[in-house]
Amino acid sequence: MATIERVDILVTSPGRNFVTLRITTSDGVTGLGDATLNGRELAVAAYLRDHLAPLLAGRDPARIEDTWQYLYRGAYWRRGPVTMTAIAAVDVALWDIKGKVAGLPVYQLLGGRSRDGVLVYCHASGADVPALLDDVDAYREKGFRAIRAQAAVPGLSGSYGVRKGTIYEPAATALPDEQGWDTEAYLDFAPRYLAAVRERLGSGIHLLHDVHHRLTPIEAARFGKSVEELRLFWMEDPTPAENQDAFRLIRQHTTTPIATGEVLNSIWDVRQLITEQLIDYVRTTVVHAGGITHLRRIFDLAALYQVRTGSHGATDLSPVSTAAAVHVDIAVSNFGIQEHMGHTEETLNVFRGGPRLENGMLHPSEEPGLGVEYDDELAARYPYEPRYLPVARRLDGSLHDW
Ligand code: EZ4
Ligand code: CO
Repeated sequence: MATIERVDILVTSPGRNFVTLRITTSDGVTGLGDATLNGRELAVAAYLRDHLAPLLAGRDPARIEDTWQYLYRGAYWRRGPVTMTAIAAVDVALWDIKGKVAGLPVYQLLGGRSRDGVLVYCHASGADVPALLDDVDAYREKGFRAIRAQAAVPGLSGSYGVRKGTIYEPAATALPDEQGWDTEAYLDFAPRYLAAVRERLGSGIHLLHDVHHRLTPIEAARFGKSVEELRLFWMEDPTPAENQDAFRLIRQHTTTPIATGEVLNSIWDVRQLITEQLIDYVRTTVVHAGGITHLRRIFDLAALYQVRTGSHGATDLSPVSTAAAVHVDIAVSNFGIQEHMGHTEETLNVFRGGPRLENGMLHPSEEPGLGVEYDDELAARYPYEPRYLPVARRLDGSLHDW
């Protein structure tokens, strides 16, 4: 029996920070898992190095489910983003190893293809409506079939989701950037620019929008109602989701589909949302919700309630996560859509391989395992840089959800 011989925790910052776990077996097979938790990266690195690495030494790498249970139940302390991201990194690395040992891409181990490709949505944004419409046109010309639209709310500093360079990067400063927020201004402006985008797109292209946890349930209900005619694919994170009950009120008022879950990390965090059919898409991910093993469990529960998948796929999820997500997405029957923000060239040179993007669809690598290689030498040239996500403040200076 092969055993886990070596565990490396790799931190690199090719344009942004990534934490990667690499497990090496006594047979010399390696597996990669993403462990990046944006703005709290080193907490996961320490959890892996100080608390999980000693437990992994000598274990059978083939026992994925048992290792998951051992790390989850064995912690005694349940759930939470740091724990679940660390467990995810181990889980995904073990699936990578299992694929390589079997000589099969990971999606084959998950039951094989349920579809030909994975529909993705991209991010269009603009400082004003004309700039947003130009960006929408540019993405449509690149072949994307689903587009998320965000514009800067006039008069507010630094709106969520508005790109400055080629790739949106909110964690760009050594200390948290302070951004302004005004709910009334947003509720007045967002439906109008989304209407302009829908008019530009016509039908046949999906339109999405991220509210980013900014509204109360009744405000979210008002927003959802006001955009019903625009046929959004979804409104994302209309209200913070710690309180799952809150979504019932939104549901009573609007038929605009709802997606949530990118910040949630276990099946318990989405259980009521799913079983009471309070959402249409669950956005949990391989990296923040316990790996392929746990995500599959969430997605299978969702399937029973006609909730489809719509995993988070921002730039702060490494290419290892993109690859793992696409292996899951292509296999599960209730796949909905996959977010795809892409990565910089610098990042893609450190993490080589992975899925292929063609006509708005991602296709998994046919290499055994996940199909991603990590370039240690290049990674070492990009040392960790402390960075935080922004915070949002209302006009009176009080703190709001960013
Ligand atoms: O703000 O991943 O839908 N995508 C998002 C992202 C998140 C970042 C936070 O790290 O909401 O842009
Ligand atoms: Co989001």
